[in-house]
Amino acid sequence: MSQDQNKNSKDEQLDEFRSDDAGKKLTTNQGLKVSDTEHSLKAGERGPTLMEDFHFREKMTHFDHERIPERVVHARGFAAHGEFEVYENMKEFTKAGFLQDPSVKTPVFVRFSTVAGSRGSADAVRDARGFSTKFYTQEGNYDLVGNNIPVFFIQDAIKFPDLVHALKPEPHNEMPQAASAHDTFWDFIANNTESAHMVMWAMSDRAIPRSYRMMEGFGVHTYRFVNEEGQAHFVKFHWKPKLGVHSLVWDEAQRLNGKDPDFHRRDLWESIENGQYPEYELGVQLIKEEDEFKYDFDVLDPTKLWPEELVPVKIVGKMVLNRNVDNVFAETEQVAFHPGHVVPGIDFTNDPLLQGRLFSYTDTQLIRLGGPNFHEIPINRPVCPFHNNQRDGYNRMTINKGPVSYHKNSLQNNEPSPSSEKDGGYAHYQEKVEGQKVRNRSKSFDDHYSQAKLFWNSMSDVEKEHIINAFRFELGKVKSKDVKQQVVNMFSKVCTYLSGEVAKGLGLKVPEDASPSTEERSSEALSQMNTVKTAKTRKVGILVEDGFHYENTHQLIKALNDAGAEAEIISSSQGNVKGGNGEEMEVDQTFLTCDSVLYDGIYLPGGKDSIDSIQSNRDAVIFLQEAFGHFKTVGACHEGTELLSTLGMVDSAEDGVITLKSDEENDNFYNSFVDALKKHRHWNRQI
Ligand code: HDE
Repeated sequence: MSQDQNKNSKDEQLDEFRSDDAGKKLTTNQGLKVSDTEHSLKAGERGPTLMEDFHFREKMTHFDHERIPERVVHARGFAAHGEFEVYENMKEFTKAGFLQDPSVKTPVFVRFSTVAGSRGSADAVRDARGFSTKFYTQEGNYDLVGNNIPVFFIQDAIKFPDLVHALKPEPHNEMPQAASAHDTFWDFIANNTESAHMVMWAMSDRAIPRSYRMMEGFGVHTYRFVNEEGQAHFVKFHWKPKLGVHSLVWDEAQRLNGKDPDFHRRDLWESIENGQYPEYELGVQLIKEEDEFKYDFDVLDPTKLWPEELVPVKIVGKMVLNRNVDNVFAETEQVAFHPGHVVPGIDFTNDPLLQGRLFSYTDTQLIRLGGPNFHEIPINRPVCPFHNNQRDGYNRMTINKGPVSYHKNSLQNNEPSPSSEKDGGYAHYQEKVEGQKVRNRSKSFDDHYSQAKLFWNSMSDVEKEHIINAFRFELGKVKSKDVKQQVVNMFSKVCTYLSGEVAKGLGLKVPEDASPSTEERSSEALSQMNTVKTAKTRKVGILVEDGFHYENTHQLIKALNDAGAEAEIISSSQGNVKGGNGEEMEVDQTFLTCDSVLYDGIYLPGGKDSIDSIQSNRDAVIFLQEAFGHFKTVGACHEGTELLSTLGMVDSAEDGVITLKSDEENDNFYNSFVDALKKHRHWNRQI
């Protein structure tokens, strides 16, 4: 499907800057046609290169300066264009222009990222994911710079450099890359216990998403919606993926990082190329200003979520990502997000983490993008006009006319002139603030464990087991026994069963005076077991060799495509593979070029020769065993069913092993396979 049909006002603006070199003559940056770009100018064929070779100098100098500093956090990311539409007029709560008219489509640019790893690290690491959205609205750019975890490690921005120093690779040996499984991170956690809640999320399956298309996004902080009458609501933002929230399993994630370090970016890129555009609904939780103190958490505390059972999420709009970038550096790398890029109707609160972010994001772009004119880089330009008296600086592109660049002036009728609030001028919400200058934190931020326990209570048994194993893995990599014990002591304040199980795996003890949190509530919205289940966009690997059962394969592919899923034919060599009756199918992947971790389900058609070859191919057998071990749907027909049972995969729809022994059960079989695929994983095998 052509992405050209998804052009919007931002794309039209970007068009002015796009350059297509196909069919063009090679020139220098000065436009001079170049006659040869393979040989430098030399004094004699075997002589030294001449200084006057301007083409060599220009080409080499530009290359030498190609790199810019990577982001200090969220360095590895991938982005796409799209658009957002609001479902209903939101004027009761906010006057934000892009949230008023359901017929208006606002262009967006969304960058997903990991936090800890450097730009060249792998995708499927255990980490929070960034979820940043730039809305190019008619009132200026609005950036919602969020994560896929609704809470943060710390409560005050001044601790961010400490957190990140502890999380990043240790400075003396730069290890480990893109991982929190090391001493300094856990030392920080044990000594900064406000992190307990986010650590629970980071050790859960949320930190190893199956796809950027299958994870939630959260604004984390409490912001303010302000309406035309000046009335305000506290608001938290949510992105809910239409495909549901799904994760990898840890062993699979680790293998993926070797088999395809680009797994998440490839998944996003390909789904957009294939026209399977990722969709997310925007949700808001709203609390009236007068209810600020009604809850047992402080609305300003970024380590707390608002349980959806207490404050429901109102779904207000939808975002579709429908266009890949043309150039990753120009767009994804140079995009500059900032939680302080707001529009009228959206304002801040005194969340001390948010307040610090409002400083940090411009500051970091100054070094990363080389000066104060980064707003002029095409991807960062608003689609509405911008005018002010800011001038000059590195890489200034705008040519401001006339002598006046100050306010107030009389030579230019005092223009550019500020707008009244009525005319769209941004007016800060007039919150009353008073207090003494203090360097401390409100007592209302002191409860570090209740919501960590709420999260734990909300998990299914399988999810709990994953959390225990994640702690065991991470702390198992920590060298300091003392740090490990401190962490076990800390999480004993969440739940002694959790810390006990972790301690057991690490040869540690749970303190007798632990006094764990007494929180007994749970929240259904937190468990991924309750998410949307669909076969749409799922990928199934079909293992075949010559002699395979063509008809059953063909029918399964049809059933998958009807359900919006995809199939790939995997065999031992590329080219065509022959069915039992001589029909042919094109091979998509070989056992060398792919791996079970790249698929959501596996199908093994019958055909004696095909099954014999697969059974004697070690790679193919491991393929099947791994898929089963990662709880994926496995299906087989005829002779294939025998191979499954030889490998110990017992035929049981409940366990996601779907088989067809006789052709009479045909229809049922294909539907059962698709239904099993919808479930994402079959945890019965774990219990
Ligand atoms: Fe960020 N963060 N952050 N952060 N953050 C950056 O800005 C910072 C925080 C988030 O795709 C940096 O342009 C401070 C919370 C995302 O380009 C930097 C604090 C949340 C991205 C920065 C936080 C985030 C960043 C590095 C504590 C979730 C990637 C490069 C007060 C709501 C944006 C850059 C992109 C990036 C600072 C905490 C999300 C240094 C000081 C909480 C998704 O400015």
